[in-house]
Amino acid sequence: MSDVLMQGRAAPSLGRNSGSGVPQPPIRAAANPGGPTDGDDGRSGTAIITRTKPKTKRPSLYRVLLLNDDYTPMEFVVHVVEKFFNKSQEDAYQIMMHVHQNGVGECGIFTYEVAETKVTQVMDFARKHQHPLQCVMEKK
Ligand code: TYC
Repeated sequence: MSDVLMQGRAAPSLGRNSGSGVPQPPIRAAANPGGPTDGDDGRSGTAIITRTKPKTKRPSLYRVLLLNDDYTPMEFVVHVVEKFFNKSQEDAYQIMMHVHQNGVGECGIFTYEVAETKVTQVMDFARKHQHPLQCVMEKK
């Protein structure tokens, strides 16, 4: 697929025609100037510039958060953070303590589907062990 970037006369380019007062011919932006496939309508000097490089878009990112509660054992939360967020025991302990003291804390940042999977895995694991631990995701 090629996106239409511009229609009509070519956009003014910097450094050209600047202050000289000399009229310049229209800018043409075709690989095959004058040929049948350059997008020129053959009447008005207009052209369509098409993109050759695929346009990439960065995906939206989501924080995965743990919420504090009064019942889930600290060791269980540390284990969860190690197991599902690939943290060292030291980092997992710090994250657990942050959640314990602040009510909420970030375990990682992921694209939508990965974040959703982490939340489901943590919630299923907590439920299986009958702990009320809550895990949520939040758009950055
Ligand atoms: N507050 C819990 C306790 O004192 C520990 C805990 C930490 C629970 C983090 C959940 O996400 C949590 N046992």
